[in-house]
Amino acid sequence: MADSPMTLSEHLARQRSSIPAAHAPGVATLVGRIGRVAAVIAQELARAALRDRLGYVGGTNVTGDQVKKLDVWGHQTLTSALRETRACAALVPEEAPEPIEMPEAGGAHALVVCADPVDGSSNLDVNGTVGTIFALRPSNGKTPAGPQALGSGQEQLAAGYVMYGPATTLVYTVGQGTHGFTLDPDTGDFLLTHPDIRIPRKGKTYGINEGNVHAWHPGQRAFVEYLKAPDKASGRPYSLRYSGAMVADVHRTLLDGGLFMYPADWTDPAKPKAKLRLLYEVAPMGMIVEQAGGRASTGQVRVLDVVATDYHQRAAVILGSPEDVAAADEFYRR
Ligand code: FDP
Repeated sequence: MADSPMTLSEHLARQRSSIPAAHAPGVATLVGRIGRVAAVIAQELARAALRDRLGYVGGTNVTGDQVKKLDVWGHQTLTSALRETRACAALVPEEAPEPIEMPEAGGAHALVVCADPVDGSSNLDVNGTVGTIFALRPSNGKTPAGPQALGSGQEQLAAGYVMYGPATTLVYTVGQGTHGFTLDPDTGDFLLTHPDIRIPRKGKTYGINEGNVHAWHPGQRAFVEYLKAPDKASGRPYSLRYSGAMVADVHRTLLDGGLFMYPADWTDPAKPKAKLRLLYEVAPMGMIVEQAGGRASTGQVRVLDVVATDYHQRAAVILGSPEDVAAADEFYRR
């Protein structure tokens, strides 16, 4: 009989040696806990229409997005679950203007969690795929701990996402490859189904909100035109794939190769405006994709080199197959 697949907690135990020793217990506790919260979120999403959980609460969050009932519920559920672990010194979430400090965690090795509990919320009311994105950073024993989230993406100890699709998938990295798990709904365990994901060197698809073409940097416009121009030898035209939820679009890119892009709005070239948030969207995805052999760029610099100076800072992103992202960067340099 074939061996049963490894569970997330077994895998986390095996990855211990790749994590700085002082942080290994915290990383295992927090990733494991986020997995348990994800199983609860998956159940809630499946029943949301039946429990009057769809739609807006009214009002916008700190980054100006309209807030949905499930955003609020997801935020509260994740916050209390992380608090219970006593391994989380502060949470930097999408739905709060300032970090949520958890001084009861204490200790030099408690970690800072950056997270978007329900990302892609415009898909919620149409039964589309949404996700959870997270990154763990050291608190360095500081109180308040939240400011320790500010820095470059290279300070992330771990990053991951959960995709609530036909199956619930959790993908994470602690800097030693990128690994994917599928939730067994009968047991509530995440089982290793995609060990050591390697992104193809070059893909056949690109994902971008092409309705914004009028506002793109000229290099971005020229690059997408290039992807659409037929040329058998280089595998063009690429096909467009875009779900409107970052997690789903990055997941497809990770497995099949190609590109996911959310470039800045360059309507005012003196002040380009990005949409996606650095700490709990762009930087975690940058680490995950790089650990799978891919690249993540803003078009100008490597995503993991961008230094956050604000909790809800936004950043442009072009991520995916290394050859495709290198080609995009080349168009920005022209
Ligand atoms: P949403 O606004 O629905 O929460 O940052 C959030 C995000 O979704 C990403 O998940 C997604 O990739 C992007 O925004 C979609 O933006 P557009 O609707 O502008 O394409």
